[in-house]
Amino acid sequence: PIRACLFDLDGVLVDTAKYHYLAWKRLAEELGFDFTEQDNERLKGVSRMASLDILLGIGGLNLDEETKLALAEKKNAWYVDYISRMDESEILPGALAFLQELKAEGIRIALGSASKNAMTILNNTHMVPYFDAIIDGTKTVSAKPDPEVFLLGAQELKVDPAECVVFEDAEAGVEAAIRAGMRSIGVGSKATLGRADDVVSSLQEMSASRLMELFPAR
Ligand code: B16
Ligand code: MG
Repeated sequence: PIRACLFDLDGVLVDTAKYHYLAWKRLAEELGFDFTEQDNERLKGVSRMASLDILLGIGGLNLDEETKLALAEKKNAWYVDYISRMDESEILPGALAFLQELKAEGIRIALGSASKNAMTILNNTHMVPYFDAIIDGTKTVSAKPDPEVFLLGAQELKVDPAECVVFEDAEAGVEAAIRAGMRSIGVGSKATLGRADDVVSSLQEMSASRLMELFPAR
């Protein structure tokens, strides 16, 4: 039976991708090149430093480690400023209702995010009380598609990975779930998330009953 649900943050529970985009775009412009919304798709679910490497690749820049750390810090300061103004209105449709339903059904809930800023976002949107475990970029060593973030979540919940379902909007996140030995539901398009057990376009399509139908207890 399914005993726990693990949620990615950015792109599943909140749309912070737009703030990441604004901050990366501002950095690219300062460095003298353009960064499009389509370019930004490549950064979803990817860690901060790996995102910077992709961005610099687009600009054709090759910089030393020290300069890169300073640029990543600069981008993050802008991003932190944007998310400091977030509130509950930025929780994605269907997310709260689904979390509430899971809680009522006694299903354990964890966060599994790559972001080092996850706590700020959860605090500002008042979502902290829904989580039995919170694993974010401050607690992990390896980035998705490494399964670490989800395995730590299952461990903290004391639930077997086979009894966990991961909700993810990024291909690397679905891959991480598979490597963790967990079931997964993609939130987004079938084209990129086809490896998940099922794909929904938003959590509005999810319910505890759909979860039980998808993964019936044997
Ligand atoms: P930060 P998720 C990820 O969050 C974002 O999708 C990705 O775009 C971002 O670069 C990464 O977090 C690191 O975020 O710079 O705040 O530490 O989708 O895993 O919740
Ligand atoms: Mg995501």
